[in-house]
Amino acid sequence: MRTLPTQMATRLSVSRTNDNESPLRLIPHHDDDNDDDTTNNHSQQKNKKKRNKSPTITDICPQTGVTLSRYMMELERWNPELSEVESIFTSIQVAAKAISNLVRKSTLQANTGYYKGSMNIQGEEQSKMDVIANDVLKNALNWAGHFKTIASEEEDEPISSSDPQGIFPEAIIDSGKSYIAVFDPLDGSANLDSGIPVGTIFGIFRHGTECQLDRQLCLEDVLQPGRNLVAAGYCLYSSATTLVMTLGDGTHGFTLDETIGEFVLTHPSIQIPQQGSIYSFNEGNRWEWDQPIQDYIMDIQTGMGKQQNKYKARYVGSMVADVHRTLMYGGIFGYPADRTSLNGKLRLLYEAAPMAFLLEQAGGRASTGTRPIMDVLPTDVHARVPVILGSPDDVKELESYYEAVIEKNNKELLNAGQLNTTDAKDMHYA
Ligand code: FDP
Repeated sequence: MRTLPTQMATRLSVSRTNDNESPLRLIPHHDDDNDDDTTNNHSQQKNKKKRNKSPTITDICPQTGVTLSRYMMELERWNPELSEVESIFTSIQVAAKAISNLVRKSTLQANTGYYKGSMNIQGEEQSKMDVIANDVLKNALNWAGHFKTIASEEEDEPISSSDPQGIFPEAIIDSGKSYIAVFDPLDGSANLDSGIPVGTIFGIFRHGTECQLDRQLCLEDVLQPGRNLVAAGYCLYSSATTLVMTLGDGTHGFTLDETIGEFVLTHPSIQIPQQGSIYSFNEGNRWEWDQPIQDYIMDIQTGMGKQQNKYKARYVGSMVADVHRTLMYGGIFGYPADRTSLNGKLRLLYEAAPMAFLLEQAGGRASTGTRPIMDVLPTDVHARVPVILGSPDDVKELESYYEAVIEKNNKELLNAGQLNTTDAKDMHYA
């Protein structure tokens, strides 16, 4: 037995006091810990989000460390209601390993480029690897057996398990299936053929009880705000393959140890720096951005922001890579609204919301510029949303630029009698 390396040891508490005691320490209970969790009603989920009990792990094998499988098993032991989530993560990590392997070999196996004439519903060309990664994830999730519905960037519509034409054959329909998976199987795929890092983003929701009765309701059930997420994560395929996940009790990072074929806990309880000095935006869109974004970026470039230091620019163009760096080093990432794309580019359900959940759980902030991304209700499976996320002080500073403009506009409209106070509070920047 050995103790964790210092970085980990400071973050994972050990509280075994005698041999009869569990090696796991429970985090303090929240008032709602004893709430009846049998209902799936969305409004109830929103108001009474239950926090999981974190495992604190002491006995660590020096050769393998804490694997993701072990972490999930320990978690389940203390949160028996998470047994299905544990097996969902087993299938996700299998898919992540397979996609990691396929990404590395895509050139050798001639899986580069696009399928001729193959477009997704958003009119974007599908690369071969987009389609392959989508199939790998669908198969893995099918095998987990807990999903009634999935929604993917590469599928036109959500797919239900009760649809014989869908991915899940009729034979495995199971009324116990109560989860929804949303994912972008290969984010940043436009970068793939040049060897630039790409990733997979996923989110897990619960179905509402109404869905048991009607297949159509199951499909509509996909349209939930990020606040309802049960779990979220991403896998970054880069110099290392890194899986970062949250179940609503901190954000934890696992690195694939290829020698043993396991994800190993390397970044427990990630905390994003309170403030950073890196900004990550596609500046090619600069002159189309909302004025508050233009002003903010100009200020942090010239040292006129709150910190009075000049920020560095870093932009990979793969959301997973840009968000991962932001999580590690702090700073701000954004794909904001602009004059031509009023909701920006990134998709709410399977890109922005899972990332927002991960960021918030790491002490960060995720905003549209005017409101938390986690509160935005998707109007459509592929709906887009402006995304600003990162260190809390940086994101708050950017939001203050929007607030100043909205306040000024609202004052003018209120004075002219064209706005009432309630509308003014909710008004979107325009
Ligand atoms: P991609 O189109 O390559 O899948 O998800 C969309 C996305 O990549 C993000 O990963 C990335 O942050 C963004 O688009 C990059 O868009 P721009 O090329 O417009 O900067």
